[in-house]
Amino acid sequence: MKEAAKRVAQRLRDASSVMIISHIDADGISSGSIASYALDHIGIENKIRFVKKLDEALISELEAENPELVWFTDLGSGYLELLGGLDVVITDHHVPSEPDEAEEEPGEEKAAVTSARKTLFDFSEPAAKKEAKSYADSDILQVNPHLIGRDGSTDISGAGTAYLVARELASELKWLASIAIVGAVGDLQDRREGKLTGSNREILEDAIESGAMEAVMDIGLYGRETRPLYKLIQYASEPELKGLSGNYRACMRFLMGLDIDLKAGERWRSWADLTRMEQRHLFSALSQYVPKEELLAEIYLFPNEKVGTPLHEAKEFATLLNSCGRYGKAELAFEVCKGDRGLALDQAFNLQGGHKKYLVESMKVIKEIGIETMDNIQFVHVGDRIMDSVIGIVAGMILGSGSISKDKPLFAFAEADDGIKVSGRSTDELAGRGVDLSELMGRVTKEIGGIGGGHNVAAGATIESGKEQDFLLLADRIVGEMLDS
Ligand SMILES: [Mn+2]
Repeated sequence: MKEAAKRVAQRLRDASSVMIISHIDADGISSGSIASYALDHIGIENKIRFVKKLDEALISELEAENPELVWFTDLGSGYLELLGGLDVVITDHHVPSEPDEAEEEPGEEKAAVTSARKTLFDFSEPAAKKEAKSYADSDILQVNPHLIGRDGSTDISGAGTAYLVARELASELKWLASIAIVGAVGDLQDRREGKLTGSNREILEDAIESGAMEAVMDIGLYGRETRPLYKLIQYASEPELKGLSGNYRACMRFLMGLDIDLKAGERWRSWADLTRMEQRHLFSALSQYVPKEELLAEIYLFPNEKVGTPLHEAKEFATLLNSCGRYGKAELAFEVCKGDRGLALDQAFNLQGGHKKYLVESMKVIKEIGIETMDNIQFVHVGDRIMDSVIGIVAGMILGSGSISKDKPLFAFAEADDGIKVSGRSTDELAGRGVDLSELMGRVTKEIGGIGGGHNVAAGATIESGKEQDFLLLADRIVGEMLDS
């Protein structure tokens, strides 16, 4: 990837202005910030635009604007066939599309692509001929782990690939590696091993060397900086603490028995607020519920940021970015990544505060509507009462809250701009028994239309409005099959 990064860097240096296009999630925001910071640093004018997804409408808009050079970060590789009319470089970790595949397999969704390519290769017209050449040369420069046979879900994130280029643009920008780590944990790349591996490891070394980041083995539960202790335990899902997770009373009883002050004045204390002694005491008490090895994870800290704030730890940092992105304020998070600790940070915190309230309200909405149960799944349809960008989190919270059964995966429907968003949430236990929601989303959308994908315990899809019933019947049957096999 280093060679590819060098070529992309050279192409960028030759440009006088660059349009950066990135995704609105934590990895996308980190990617875009790294790209923009590096270009600023070497004096290349740049603009950034955050998008929910890359599609033909966006490409046509870009073609109309006709920017000198477009830098796609954390997206782009899957849509090479759409980009023929633009001058682009790509740093991405999603599976790249292969120009020749579509013709062999003209599936429904690929038909449009195939016919577009036929036009491109129609040599009878001189204009088309010119286009065909640039496409056939496949001039698109990409940094992408898949191109060297690595796994884009663990080896490196979009932000990591952007960082490889930033480092080539200016070797003194090693601290940007710490932002790339935020992107990587935002995309859960450390989940499988409890730490970052592969190319992410090299990026981590740069981050540590720059002094912007520390890696420590510590409690792996999410929320060590800002969550009150009882919530740290109550919401623990990786690993789950049997008997405590999802049970507020049990958590309080457990903590009361430990002789640790749970509050400092009016404020609830978090893990980061505890003394080393208190942390050790709580850790060993928790290890009665789950093996120590599972409770420990590698944690990535920003030693120069204030302890007890989301900026001090990479996962909470990523959550802050995600909250901004979800409410259409990716630009705020972008400024925070680039170093703003004033107005943008204040606004981002406010937004996150609002986000938390919104989640609490959304939980109430779901309780009001009620969860319905089928043979193998449970579901809820919230209509337009909860934003589609948040429905997945809410579904996960409901399933983890202990207020509903965890024996069946939960599907939540919400109205979206482009149809109905379905978020599926499941548990590691169900995954162990063969339930894979990512595969399920793929199979169902193949049958009833729409697009879907994700992970085994958390996946999503967008389907046509009115197809909810079809979705449920199929999903119920597929989960049944998965459990039986
Ligand atoms: Mn990503």
